[in-house]
Amino acid sequence: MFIDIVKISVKAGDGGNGAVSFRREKYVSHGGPDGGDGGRGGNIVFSVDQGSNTLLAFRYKRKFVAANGLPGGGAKFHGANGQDLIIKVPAGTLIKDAETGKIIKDMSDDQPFICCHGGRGGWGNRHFATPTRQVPMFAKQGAAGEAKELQLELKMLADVGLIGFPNVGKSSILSRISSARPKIADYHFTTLSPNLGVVKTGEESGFVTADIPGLIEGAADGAGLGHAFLRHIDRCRLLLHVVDVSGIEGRDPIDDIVKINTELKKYSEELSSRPQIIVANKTDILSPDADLSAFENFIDENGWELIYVSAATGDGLERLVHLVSERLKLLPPITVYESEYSPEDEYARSDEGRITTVRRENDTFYVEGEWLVNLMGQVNLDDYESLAFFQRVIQKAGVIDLLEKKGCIDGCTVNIYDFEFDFVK
Ligand SMILES: Nc1nc2c(ncn2[C@@H]2O[C@H](COP(=O)(O)OP(=O)(O)OP(=O)(O)O)[C@@H](O)[C@H]2O)c(=O)[nH]1
Ligand SMILES: [Mg+2]
Repeated sequence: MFIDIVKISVKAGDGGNGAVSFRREKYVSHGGPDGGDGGRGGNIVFSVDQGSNTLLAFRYKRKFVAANGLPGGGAKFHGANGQDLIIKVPAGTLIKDAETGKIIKDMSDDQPFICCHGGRGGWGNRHFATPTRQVPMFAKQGAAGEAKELQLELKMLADVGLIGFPNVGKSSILSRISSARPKIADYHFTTLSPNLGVVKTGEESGFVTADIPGLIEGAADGAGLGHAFLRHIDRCRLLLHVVDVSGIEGRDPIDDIVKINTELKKYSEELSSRPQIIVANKTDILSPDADLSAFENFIDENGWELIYVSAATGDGLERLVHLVSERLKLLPPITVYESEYSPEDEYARSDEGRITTVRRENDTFYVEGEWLVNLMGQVNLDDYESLAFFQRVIQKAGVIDLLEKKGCIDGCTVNIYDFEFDFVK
């Protein structure tokens, strides 16, 4: 079974709690506070598994939870950080927010991606000793790890896509020009899931070709295997539109091309305008007196390139590979989808029930709100990028405006859950 869309839920680990503890040593009475900090929760990290091209592994496992950080201990003992949980996905997997459908990340390169950050560990009581508070009986709780509902969607990474009716010889062509060995047989819908093959054109050069199940008229409405497999040629730079010109199945290649292009259009206008080369296959069994002039005129009128091949004898395939690699040189690279998801927006979205309050005590403004507790648990204010993220979020969420409205001016102190800074407009 081929699986290319799954829903999963992921949660990063919670931070461990800080400890309340006091130094105990022989001959030392009233030792100071020495409660250690809790460890950070593990992150949820996605990484590409080059060997796989299905999401089947997610069929039976849908919940992924990274390890929590351990609590701090006495004698300044720092709790261990939770281990990151690494989730392997095939190259070309889109990670989407299940609720909004927004793309969070396109896993098209080798870089691992941190999808959910673990919660920060809480501080132990040793941080809270002050000259006037020498016996702090409290420590901080660890912050909750981020959680998300995700949809994983595989869109294979291929330069070239083979399209056409069933049985026209798409898989035969792929098996001839690449090292892929897809199933080939003389019946319709032999290919039930996409196949990828690398076509070598030199020592270091080549292109990736995808063979997908055949399309038929009405595929957009679910006929045959439907058109969902077109997703795997969405990124392709060039389409090879294969037709059987032998007439062995009594079909008309002009009619076939029109029908397939209509189905493509129904799936995506954009995909239907992708460059196509028409590959006229099965020339080995073409009758010597066949008249292909109408067919050739039709191709001409549409401005497509035409190439005659035989996957059975190999005739024309070398020319085809050469032509494709020449055309690819002129075409834009494989589509990589931009992220449509901004964590700032997620934090800053104005949900109902999201309340931010500002309380003034002399020249200090205390900002409070449930969502800010989560935010403060996730950001690391010693880290420049994290701090910049924090600033963007509070700006977008309207906290700065709210502070101004409450009379906060340059030089006043702002306190957000113990993080203090000077207000600067
Ligand atoms: N004589 C001849 N037969 C061919 C040629 N190419 C493919 N065939 C035969 O046509 C039949 C279908 O070939 P496939 O490669 O499985 O066709 P397909 O387009 O992948 O078909 P589906 O996977 O069902 O969509 C097989 O029996 C092949 O041996 C060719 O150039 N000449
Ligand atoms: Mg096939």
